[in-house]
Amino acid sequence: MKFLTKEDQQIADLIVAERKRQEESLQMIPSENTTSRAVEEAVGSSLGNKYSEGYPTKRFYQGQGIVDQIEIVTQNRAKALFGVPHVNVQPYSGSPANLEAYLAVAEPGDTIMGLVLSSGGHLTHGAQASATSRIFNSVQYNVTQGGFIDYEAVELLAKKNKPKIIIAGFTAYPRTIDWKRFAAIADKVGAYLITDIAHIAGLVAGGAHPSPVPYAHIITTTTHKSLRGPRGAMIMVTERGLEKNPELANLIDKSVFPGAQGGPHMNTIAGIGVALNEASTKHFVKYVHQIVNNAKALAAALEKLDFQIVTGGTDNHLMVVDLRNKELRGKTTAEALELVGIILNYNTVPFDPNPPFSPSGIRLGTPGITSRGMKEADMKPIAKAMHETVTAVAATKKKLGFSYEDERKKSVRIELFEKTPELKKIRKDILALCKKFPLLDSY
Ligand code: DSN
Repeated sequence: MKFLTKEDQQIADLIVAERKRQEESLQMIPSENTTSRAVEEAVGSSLGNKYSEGYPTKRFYQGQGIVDQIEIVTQNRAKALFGVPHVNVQPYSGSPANLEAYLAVAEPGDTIMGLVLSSGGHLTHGAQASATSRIFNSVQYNVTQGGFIDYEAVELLAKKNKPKIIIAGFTAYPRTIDWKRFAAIADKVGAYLITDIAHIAGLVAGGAHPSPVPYAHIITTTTHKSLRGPRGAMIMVTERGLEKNPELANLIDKSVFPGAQGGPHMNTIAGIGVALNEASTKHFVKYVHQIVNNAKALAAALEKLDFQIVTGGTDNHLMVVDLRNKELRGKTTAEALELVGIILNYNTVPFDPNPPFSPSGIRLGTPGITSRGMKEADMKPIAKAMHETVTAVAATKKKLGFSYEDERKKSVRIELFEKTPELKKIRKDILALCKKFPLLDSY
């Protein structure tokens, strides 16, 4: 950062402060990770200066010889890693990628079918607040009371509504997804199956979750979650997709550019290329299996401490915890945990009676802490710190006579934390853990 420090101390200091925050806390938001410094360097490179509308060898501006090579290398790495015949590496992020994928095969007004947001779906899977439900006719499936995808209900809903697109792949779903079952349902109604593997892309690449490639027509993913690349996205087309529609690759490319985007971010594409190279190593395969082992160990340790894990455990990198038995809201819990250095997010639980801004649960995952080198045994002190935090804050709440409803007030939450001295001690324990497992620079 020698140039930045010289030229703009203010921003430089903030970047240093953010790195320190990441060093000194546990990143347990399941969609976050820490990239290698190599990925950071590619993203921060002069490639960001280049405008490259179009695709390799078919651009609209001059000066493309080098960036063409970068995009082709990145495409080839993605195709080889996931085993697909076509990929578009230009989507700016996951939300535009999904919209671009839908618009490639559906017209405004057509029906799309995704999982309800509060049960683990994504905004762009047709949630009411998302443009995807304004552009398309969105019908939504749900999970069972136990939190598992209700495949029979998915099939009934599909038969009733004959969607053009069925979306499978989620942001807060802790279980293995039965791609084959989804494909069978999509086939019965003639729908495209779009799988959004943003959360589990790394797990799929490294063999820690079954791949949707034999079943999906189109696969969307971000690149910055378990795949551990820069913030970006990709849309892949499978052989099955090309069998359904031989024009599919072309339709996807046109939908990305010029359909929805302008110039691709070549610096990000280079960073994706670097990450894909890292993800094709044996080291990465070990890493993603460790993510899952850590998540299972953490869920088991939390369950022993009477935390209610939605679906009773996890098969992947994340878990959702229903905190209603702890008499503490998700938001209060997430904020208290931030004070001790455990960073996760408050989250709805399936059929949550509470609203999304103050829901009943939290969501947490292990990609970030596994990148620091943590193993199963290291999950116990994290579960213990979470237990101690929740117990101490709940006790203060009881002592002060605040209700579950009172917790929705920020002033109440602040008072709760100020009057819970135990948080300072727990903070020290987490800091010691962070020091033992520093953020790694390379892999
Ligand atoms: N915001 C992402 C997540 O946290 O899962 C999804 O887009």
